[in-house]
Amino acid sequence: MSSTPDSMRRGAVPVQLPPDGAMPAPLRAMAPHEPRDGDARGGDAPTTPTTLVALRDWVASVAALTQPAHIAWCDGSDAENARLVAMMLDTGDLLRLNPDTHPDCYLHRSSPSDVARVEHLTFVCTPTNDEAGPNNHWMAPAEAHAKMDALYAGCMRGRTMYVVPYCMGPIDSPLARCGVEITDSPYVVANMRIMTRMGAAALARIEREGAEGLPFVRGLHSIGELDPERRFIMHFPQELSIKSFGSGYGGNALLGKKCHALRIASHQARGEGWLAEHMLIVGIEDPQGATHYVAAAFPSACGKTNLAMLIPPEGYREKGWKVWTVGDDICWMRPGADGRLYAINPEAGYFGVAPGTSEKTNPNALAMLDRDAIFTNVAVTADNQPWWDGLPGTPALDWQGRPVDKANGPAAHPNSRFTVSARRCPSYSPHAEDPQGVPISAIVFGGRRESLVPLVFEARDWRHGVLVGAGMASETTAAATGAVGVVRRDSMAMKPFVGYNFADYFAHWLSFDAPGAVLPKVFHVNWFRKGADGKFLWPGFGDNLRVLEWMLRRVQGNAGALETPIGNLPLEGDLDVEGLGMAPGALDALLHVDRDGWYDEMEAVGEYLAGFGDRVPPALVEEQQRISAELGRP
Ligand code: GTP
Ligand code: SPV
Ligand code: MN
Repeated sequence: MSSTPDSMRRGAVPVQLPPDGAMPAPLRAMAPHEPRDGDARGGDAPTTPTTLVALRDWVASVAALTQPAHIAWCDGSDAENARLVAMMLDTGDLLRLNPDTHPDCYLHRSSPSDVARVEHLTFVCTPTNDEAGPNNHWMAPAEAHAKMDALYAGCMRGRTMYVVPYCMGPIDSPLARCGVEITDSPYVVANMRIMTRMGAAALARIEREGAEGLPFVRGLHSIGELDPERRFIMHFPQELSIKSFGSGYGGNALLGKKCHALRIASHQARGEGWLAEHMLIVGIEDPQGATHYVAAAFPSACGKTNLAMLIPPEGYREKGWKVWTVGDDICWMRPGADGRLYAINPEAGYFGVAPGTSEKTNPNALAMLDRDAIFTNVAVTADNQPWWDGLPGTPALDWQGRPVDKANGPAAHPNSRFTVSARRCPSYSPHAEDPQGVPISAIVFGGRRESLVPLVFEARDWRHGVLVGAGMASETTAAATGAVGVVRRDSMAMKPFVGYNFADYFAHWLSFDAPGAVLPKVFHVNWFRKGADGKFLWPGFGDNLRVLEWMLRRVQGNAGALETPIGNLPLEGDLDVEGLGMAPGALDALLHVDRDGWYDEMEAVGEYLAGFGDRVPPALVEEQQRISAELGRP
């Protein structure tokens, strides 16, 4: 740790505000790239880095409230990033990893009580509780603003306040949307730079759109004291604003991700006829050279990054199958002129789960992680390389920097993550940045279910597909604080992320079945079914392409299926399992539909839907009742 005062650190900008927080008028703020006073341009520097009055006024009002020592407008340049990294190395916010094996890679150790999303402290602050729905924690907007503003008062004293303009989606895409995050965490700035299109180009778009009266999403973030007792993540969908305090971790702090691209965007999408979803987007190229795009919603830590980057099994590779990554976590899609759904990935990087990422499971991810990456809460080896379960070598220090001791639990935190630019991904799709997006042929829902749920089934039609998504359930993971391994309903993998009432969200999904629509087929998968021995029955990872291939043959109308009350399953011989050496009976077990168990499941789905009261679309209840009746106990 350095004792350098904040004002002297590289990365801080030379804008001294009065310590009492009174704002000089007009606000004098400089971008970190602007020449300092005394430079060649001397006093010619512009007095404000933006022409957009709404942005300038908001930044000024936040500064008046939080009273930072400096304001830094981020331009996203390499030079700015280098200054921030140097400063964080000084302060100990970042630790340099082995420069020979991992050039320009850094480790951040978060506060041990700040290691995951905090769903119980995340609120959707709509005018009425009903708009947020039973699926969200709700607080009245006025109360939430008062609570947050009290926490923010003076919270940035002695710190630099960074103004981070960003664009979610390709900068020239009509489907992309912009926001500005104000944060006092340079680690957040460095992550936002990888995860979004951050800086000058985004600011230019915000100013251009602002001149046309279009709003940008306003996100205010302070790490506060990182005190879990003083931590809240508040969303104001009607105001297109976010207020986050007390956490520096992942989705709590990188406001472009879950807060903007899902909670706020889902609200916008509902009003504007599109979908903002917790889905990966992957392109599957067949041996004939045709590429079909699949969007898949799995809950946190249930396999999105892995599926998005999968490497085909050897036999498939030899035949010419290829897989192209468009996105690994979030998908925005809207109907195109031809009636199909077109999708973009609003993100520019991956904030991926580290443990389990290995040469065997996800070589594409691993190939990105040997340079220009930020690691959070992983362990390190004696020669200072990042380490987690699945990597060779031995950890020396755990995620808290302590000598590894089994008594302290796993060396890398189960929710430890890497942040890396999407452009480093070997399978990055040449169409990932197409402004109009890619057409979606299939939507896949999935969860982590050790029993009951078969490897794959296909919904009969869109309405059934919406029920399949709404009824999804999964075992909880380390991606959020709380118990792990408990089965909970997680509709469309959006339980923690939808910015409004699930009942209205289901109705919005149903509304896409409109005249002229050419909708994707809907499927459900479960890579996690276990046998009597407690082991996974399905090899997963690259072999998941075998299941995707069946889906795409179904889409093209050239694969058979067994019709059952829960949907259509592959018939014997439809799934290519050649070379897997599966134990006798394993495939039968994977594809088995336990009618009694499913009757109970569908009744539970019915109870779940009833929990949303009159608001739930009758079509969905009818669909559930139809399936329950078909399954009816003998
Ligand atoms: P978030 O970033 O939290 O949204 O997670 P994610 O859905 O992207 O999950 P990810 O792909 O990072 O996988 C999380 C965990 O699931 C890792 O430990 C993986 O090794 C494991 N996993 C992923 N795919 C499979 C699979 O096909 N089979 C099995 N058994 N495990 C898998
Ligand atoms: C998830 O939890 O689904 C994530 C990680 O993708 S976080 O960004 O922390 O939300
Ligand atoms: Mn996620």
